[in-house]
Amino acid sequence: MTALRFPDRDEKCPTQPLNATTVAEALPETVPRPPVRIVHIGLGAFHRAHQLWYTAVVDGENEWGVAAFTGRGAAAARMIAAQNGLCTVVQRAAGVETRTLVTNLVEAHHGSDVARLATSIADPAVRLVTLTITEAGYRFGENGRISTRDPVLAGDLTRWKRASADEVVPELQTALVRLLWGLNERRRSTGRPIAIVPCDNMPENGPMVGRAAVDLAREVDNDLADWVRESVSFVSTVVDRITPATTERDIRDLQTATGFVDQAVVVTEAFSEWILSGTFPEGRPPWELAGARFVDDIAPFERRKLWLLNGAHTLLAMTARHRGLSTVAEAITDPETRRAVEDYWDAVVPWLPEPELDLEKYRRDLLARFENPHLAHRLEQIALGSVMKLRIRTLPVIECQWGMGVVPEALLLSLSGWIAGAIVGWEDNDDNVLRAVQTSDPVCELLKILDDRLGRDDLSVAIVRAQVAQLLSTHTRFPSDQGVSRDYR
Ligand code: CS2
Repeated sequence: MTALRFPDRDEKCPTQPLNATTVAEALPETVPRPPVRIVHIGLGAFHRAHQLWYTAVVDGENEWGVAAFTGRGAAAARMIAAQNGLCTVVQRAAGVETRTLVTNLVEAHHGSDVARLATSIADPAVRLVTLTITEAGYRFGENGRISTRDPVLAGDLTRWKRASADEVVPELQTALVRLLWGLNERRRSTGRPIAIVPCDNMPENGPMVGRAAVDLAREVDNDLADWVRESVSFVSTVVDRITPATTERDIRDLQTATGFVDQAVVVTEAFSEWILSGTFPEGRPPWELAGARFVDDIAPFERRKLWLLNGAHTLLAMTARHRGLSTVAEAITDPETRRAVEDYWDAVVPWLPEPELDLEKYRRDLLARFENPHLAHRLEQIALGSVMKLRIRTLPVIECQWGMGVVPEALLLSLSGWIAGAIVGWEDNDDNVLRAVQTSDPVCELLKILDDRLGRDDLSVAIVRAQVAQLLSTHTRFPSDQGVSRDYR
């Protein structure tokens, strides 16, 4: 096991930083440090609470160490490396708190260290790469594909070509091109197959990333593109565990309970789900021992998770903040917001006909999870990257309803919430949005940003206009964020 139960605080011991030395002194058993067999990109709180935790709790033989790379921050990599990769996963449910010390993260690097990433991916001992780089991190366009006209991707491809000619490692900016550079190293060394496991909230995330990798590879080297098609398996996943960004308070609470200062602690719920579809040509940890499910047809499960859980999260983030509410638990106990969530789910359910989805139970469980008073899941955190999230979580269901001639009012409310937010200045870092807000008809122009067709449909525009007016009339200034949020991605 690379997961250890954390001892309660020994009153005799002073507070100390969490690292391999302090932990080895405190624990009766030796701290396992398995060999690296997994590479991860996007070392955020969600990775630690989900994939890293799954691997830790099933790794009976101490075989599955992880070398992780941050998506952005150098500071996060330095902080976790200073703890020798050790971190605590705290599960909070009614009256019960479980603290697991996870020891299978054996290396933490800054994602910009492309040379190091490539060495790790090329290592034949490495069997798979997991990704949590956020939906926006893939840089997919509206059609779900990458475009070489995307200036950031194009910049990376130019740097790749220049660097290959000079035989140096390029300074790559995007996660996908960094991954591809690593895959190319593997192809050139042993050429062994490998599995790529995207763990972000997107439908068909395996094939989508696979297509993007091949498209990008074609731009630099046809042999690489062919090798990726033949030797790299792209696994689709549905990942689920509600994980708020870590706060200073979480760090202090753990310190009070254990005496250890863990800057990388992550507080999450007891519930977790991992559904996977695809092959692992070089093997994988027995994640099913911790409840992971392997299925042939993942699509119904993707839709259930994205449309019900994530769709409702986005609805809460888009609407309840206008009522001055700041966490999911607060929002779901507000009667009007709760009714909006129920209406939203009622509208989604007809598009999820598969009996094995057991939607009544799923909805009941979701309400209980959202109500969890032990998690301060901030709506502001969920609101990040909303345009992309609305396109993935809400617009596909609107599309289904539209196709049947139904007016999707309950779903349009999410879009209206985003539009009202843009009007009050919550989206002030996006030039397109700022321009739309300045026009004579911001509602219509903002709706077009989300979906051009809806923005040109008179009935939808009329409904959205009324909803936006209603939201703005109840709008209460969102109180400034008290918690210090820390996202290590
Ligand atoms: C949330 C998700 O921030 C968000 O967009 O909807 O992170 C959600 O908490 C997870 O998908 C739960 O598994």
